[in-house]
Amino acid sequence: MPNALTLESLREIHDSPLLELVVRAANVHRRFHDSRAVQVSSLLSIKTGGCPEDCGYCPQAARYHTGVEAHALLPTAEVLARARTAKENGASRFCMGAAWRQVRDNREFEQVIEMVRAVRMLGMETCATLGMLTVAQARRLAEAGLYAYNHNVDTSPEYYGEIISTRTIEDRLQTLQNVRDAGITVCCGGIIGMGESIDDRLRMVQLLAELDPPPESIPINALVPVAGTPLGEQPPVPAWDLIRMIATVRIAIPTAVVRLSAGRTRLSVSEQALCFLAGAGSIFSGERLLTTTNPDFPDDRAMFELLGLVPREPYAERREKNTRAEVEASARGMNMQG
Ligand code: SAM
Ligand code: DTB
Ligand code: SF4
Repeated sequence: MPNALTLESLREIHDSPLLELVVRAANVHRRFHDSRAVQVSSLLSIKTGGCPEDCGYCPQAARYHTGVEAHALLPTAEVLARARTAKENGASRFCMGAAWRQVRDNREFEQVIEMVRAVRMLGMETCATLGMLTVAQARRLAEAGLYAYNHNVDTSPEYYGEIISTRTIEDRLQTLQNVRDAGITVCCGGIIGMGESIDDRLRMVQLLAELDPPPESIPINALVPVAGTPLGEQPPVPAWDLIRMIATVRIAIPTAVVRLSAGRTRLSVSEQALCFLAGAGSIFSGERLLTTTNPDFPDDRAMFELLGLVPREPYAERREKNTRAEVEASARGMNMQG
């Protein structure tokens, strides 16, 4: 059943006193997740730059001059080597990103299928973000062992047109449906700091909560302003906004893993600690996101040690879901007996 959340109720949550909000989110987090475990995920740009879309935030759009060096699809062996290194560094999820508008049925897609198979054999959760997909393409990825597909709605339906004109939010929702229909878990979130209003942020949360079922994984990115893109001059989004957004998503969609994604280089360890307290259950670790810099593995290891966090096992989300179902079923059983 989709979550029916009014904009007013989300506003009330989002605007509540900061520490009250964090405590409330922390309580929800502890009920639904193992709060000591944070998933370390690793991102790799398998095909960089030259994208025909016009996403206003993106350094990989061909039309903006951002200095990102374009490269063709990486060889499978190189992708596999990177996945191995990530695993050795505690990552349990490996996400492959391609600067494509959509997947085409060609040799490159066959190569991506091969990459998914190879990474999956390492025992890691495989994730890909390749642009729009048909249901047939999604099924092929599912057969190869793809666990998650990342496809963000990025912002509210109302603000979407201000940021991207080469596709609509309906196109995005169609791909998300195709991913669902193929039985792949959905990773879908957005970006804050693009000049949107608080209501835009909350309408995005509302849209995510109303997906049936809601995404298993919700990345919250703070815009990384890149010179040469239309959003290159945006002022940095305050850490407090990010903490409020994570807490609000946590409360609105308790089952999802909320990912503290782009923008961590500007956050102190204390600010990140508040994000974890507010319900962030995952980070991207490693010196690069797709094209921009990110905290490297040793820094994050030190942070985990300091905060008493442990890296999350792969597929923990599936286990948590089963445990929740068992607890609920046994509670129902007890009610019936009593
Ligand atoms: N081309 C595919 C697509 O658009 O779905 C996959 C790659 S795309 C780079 C993945 C996501 O990265 C985008 O949806 C956006 O949310 C995020 N992203 C891209 N550039 C960003 C930036 N400068 N700051 C924050 N997030 C960004
Ligand atoms: C997501 O929501 N954030 C990640 C992942 N999904 C693919 C990407 C962030 C990219 C930040 C800009 C860059 O490094 O190019
Ligand atoms: Fe292309 Fe994805 Fe960047 Fe948009 S976000 S320009 S679709 S790579």
